[in-house]
Amino acid sequence: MALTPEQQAEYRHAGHLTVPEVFTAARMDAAVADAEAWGRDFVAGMDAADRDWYLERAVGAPDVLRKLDQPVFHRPAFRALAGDDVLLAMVADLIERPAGVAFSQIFFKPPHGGGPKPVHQDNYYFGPNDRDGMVTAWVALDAATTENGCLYFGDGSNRGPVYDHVAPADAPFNLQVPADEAARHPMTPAPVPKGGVSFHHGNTLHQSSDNRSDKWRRAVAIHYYAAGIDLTTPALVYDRDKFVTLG
Ligand SMILES: O=C(O)CCC(=O)C(=O)O
Repeated sequence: MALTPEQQAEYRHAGHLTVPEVFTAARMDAAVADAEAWGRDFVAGMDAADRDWYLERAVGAPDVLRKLDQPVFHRPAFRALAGDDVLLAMVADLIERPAGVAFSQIFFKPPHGGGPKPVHQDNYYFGPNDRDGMVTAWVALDAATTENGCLYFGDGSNRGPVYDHVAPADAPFNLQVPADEAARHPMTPAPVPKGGVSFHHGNTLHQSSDNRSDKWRRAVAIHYYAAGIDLTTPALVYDRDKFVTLG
């Protein structure tokens, strides 16, 4: 057991759990360096659709990345993070028999302009056939604070339903719970020190605000699935060939 019974109970009750000091700062710096190198290549090869999807709009500088998809599939350094024994032992305490990573994303959230991520539920995006079958491990590559845009969670919403989501016409990737429903759920900030991990259940409502600080808030979200889980009602297209099996 990697998580204490109290930590596991907190996850099941609140729908999220923060664990500090899972990775060293040096490991996070190496991951950031790898993400930056990958990002430079990616930006150089972007087409118009990629520019809409992947670039941050609110930042003054051109070609600042908002996110990169599938680092665990594409980058050995991120595959090693996702397969880290300590992290996997924690994941195994939260979902039965973790089998793989269905999707992963690096969120860059640059200083002075990294935009907000509206309230949403990962189970709406992925549509798994078991509500308890997926957990997101959000690894803080930088310290995440209320100033630079840490995650906020709707405590206990993991025990509620998956709500229909809507998307603004100019941002189809930004599926979100309609504002009137979102307003019914108070959101608790979850700061995470660099190298810590914030876990959340697939039904847990969560969001992040914009980065108003002069510090980066980079993180990698690793979306694990348990054995026997299939994405039966996904809201976006998730390429099965890019699922990464564990072990
Ligand atoms: O990092 C963010 O701002 C959003 C992360 C997120 O929505 C997730 O990890 O599911």
